[in-house]
Amino acid sequence: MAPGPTCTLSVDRQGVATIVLTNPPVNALHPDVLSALQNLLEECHSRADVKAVVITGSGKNFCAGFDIAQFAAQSPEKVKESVSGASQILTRVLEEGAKPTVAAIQGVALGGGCEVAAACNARVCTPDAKIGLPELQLGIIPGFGGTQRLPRLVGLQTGLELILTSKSVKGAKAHSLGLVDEIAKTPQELLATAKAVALDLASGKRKRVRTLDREDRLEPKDIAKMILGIAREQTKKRAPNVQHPLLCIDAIEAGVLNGGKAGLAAETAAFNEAARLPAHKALVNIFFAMRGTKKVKGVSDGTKLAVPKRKLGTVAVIGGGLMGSGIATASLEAGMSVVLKEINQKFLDAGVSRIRSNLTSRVKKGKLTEQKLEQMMQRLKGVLTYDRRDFQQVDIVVEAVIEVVGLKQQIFKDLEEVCRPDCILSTNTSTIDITLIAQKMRQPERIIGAHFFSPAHVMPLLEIVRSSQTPADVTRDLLRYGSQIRKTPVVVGNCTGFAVNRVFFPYTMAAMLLADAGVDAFRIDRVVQRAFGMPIGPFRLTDLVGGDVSKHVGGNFLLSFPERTYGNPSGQIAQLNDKKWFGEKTARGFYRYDKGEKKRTKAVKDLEAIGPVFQKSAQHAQTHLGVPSLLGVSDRDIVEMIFYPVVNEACRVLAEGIVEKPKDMDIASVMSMGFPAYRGGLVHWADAECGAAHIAARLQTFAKMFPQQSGFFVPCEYLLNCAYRGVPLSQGQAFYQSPVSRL
Ligand code: 3H9
Repeated sequence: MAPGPTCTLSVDRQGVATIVLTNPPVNALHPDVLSALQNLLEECHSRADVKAVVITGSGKNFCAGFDIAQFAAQSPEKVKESVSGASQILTRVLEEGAKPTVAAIQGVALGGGCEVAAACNARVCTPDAKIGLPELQLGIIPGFGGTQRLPRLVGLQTGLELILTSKSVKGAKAHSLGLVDEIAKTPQELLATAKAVALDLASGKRKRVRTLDREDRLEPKDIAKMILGIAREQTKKRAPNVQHPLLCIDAIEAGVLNGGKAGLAAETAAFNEAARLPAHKALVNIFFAMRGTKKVKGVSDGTKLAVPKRKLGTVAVIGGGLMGSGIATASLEAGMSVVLKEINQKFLDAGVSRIRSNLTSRVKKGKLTEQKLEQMMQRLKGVLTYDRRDFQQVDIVVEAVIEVVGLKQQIFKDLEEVCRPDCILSTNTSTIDITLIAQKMRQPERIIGAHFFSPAHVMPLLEIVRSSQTPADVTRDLLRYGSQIRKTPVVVGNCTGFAVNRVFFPYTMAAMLLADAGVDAFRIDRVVQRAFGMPIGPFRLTDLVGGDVSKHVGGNFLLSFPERTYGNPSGQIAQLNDKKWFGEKTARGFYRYDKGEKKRTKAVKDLEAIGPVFQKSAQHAQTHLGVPSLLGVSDRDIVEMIFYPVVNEACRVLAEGIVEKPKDMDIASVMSMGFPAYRGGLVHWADAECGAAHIAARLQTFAKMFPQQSGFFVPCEYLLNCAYRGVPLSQGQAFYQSPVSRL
């Protein structure tokens, strides 16, 4: 049996003790690891045969920080108790103890791992080690001295930047910044190099440095104050709805102005305050939910499948349009070979040039070299026919042509003829039932959905759409493809709009209803974007997608869910479409996108000139549309009227088993629509900030206000069930018979 979280100690003949942090796979600082570390360090400091101590991690990593599972499992008070005083203890036993300490860093040294290393008297790392303080991504601040020691090692400006962006740095960069003292030439030489440094410290050949006392890397106080002021302003702009980054800056400032020890106390207080805020639980939820999407029951949860894992070296992308070229780009970047199929040379050339341009933008951002770009383009082959010689090499196909059922059916019939029987055949449809697309195939069960979001090489989510017929090994290997091309894959069931588009279809409809009832569209965008935290509001989104496309998608939903689709024929989108103001692509929509002008502007005057539906009059709402006027609604009402219908649809998706677990819905909402991560995802937000009973009651009120227009306000059975039983939405699936197989 593997040992529990601990540390081990050995002492060599030269008197160097090695303490190994042991908690696989990433040696997270479980409280047991921390107490073992303290005990062993105290032993080393008191042993006559120990001259110096090297601390390293077991396996491939040094340490990925405090054990995040503790945050998920315990209340902030309990966590506080279990780490209480740890920061001071680490200072005493690592930095100020009788024997000098050296961190030997391989793999990652993140969060508390980086802080343990920073508290040592010196640091040695491998060239590919990754070091940083990503705590802000978890809604907390570094709590083991990181806010004090990092700026003292690399300077305030750089330290602030690293902490506030959660970025990590690799070996050579860490060395040039002053974060590490030596780089071992090879991983095999790490321990020997660290031991040599430890002996030099013990003999006095190398000066023993206590980082907390250092002032030499910090900027003079007046400049430091200016840097901190700028950081505060930028942070307020970048993250206006969360407090923990500002708490972090406060702690850093306390140390810069009053010394490291005072800063350490300020850090502990700020850490405890941040840990109590809702953003912390929300972001920890995201951390585990993101890793949980890959663990699918009976597929990738450790279940042994008869079919071995496929080789995933070559992908064929059918269609070189926006989506197809994005998918091809992501696959090339992941080291795969790509066969790009188009119907004529002109389209093929356009697709290839789109791929080159996607990669070129990576070069411009410094993420790729010209040489690598050319190597990737060598792995791309454009074809105009389904030649067996090309398609027999292919391990996975992603079809990405326009949403025409007949065309897709023919493509899969052709593919079945030319691809190997083990080749995965997937479609990137965004709405069409995948079993319909498979209708002309001899083996319709081979088809699976691979729904990307535009731009496909940038957006992080991949919806994997399976039917009840999909073999588990195909789902498993598509999950592997998703991870390979650096997407977060979420497995979903087959229905109109799958999980993401279906859940968010009331988002725009509710906004349109509000606007038709007299609420200013630009106010709605402002509330949804600035106060709630979405990347863009529903009207800007409609302009981006195109009013014509929105109407088409709305039509699909109307067919599938007629009782809850709002499509007022005299409403705002309809009237803009009549004028062919389809949004950004026609330079006119809710906003104006005039050429030569850098900024988009609100098309207030243009809209008012169209007619009464844009004039926000209470009388118009009542007499022409027959809806009550919403002129007096509060910002909170706007949030509830737009997002509660979204939660309501998510409840239906959970009840039908379209997603296997509520956390998958959280991730899907954050990674596709940009639902704020600091709210923890859609279901987490609904449970943590609203509650099923409140949501159900508010929806009932809205449904009474608009009995004709909007079935989407009527609370569904799942929501009511949770409300009556007092059960969180995240646990409501337990009341449903077969939550994972709708088909
Ligand atoms: C902190 O340190 C606070 C302190 O300042 C003060 C405290 C008072 N804890 O991501 P992967 C698990 S806060 C527990 O799939 P990769 C992870 O859940 C911490 N578990 O692999 C997964 O488990 P499973 C600050 C952790 O190779 C497994 O390890 N540190 C932790 O793609 C493999 O992870 C961070 O924010 C943890 N700290 O990436 C670093 N870390 O197999 C967070 C990982 O059961 N971690 N696990 O699903 C990471 O960024 C990535 O996990 C890492 C590996 C880069 C390390």
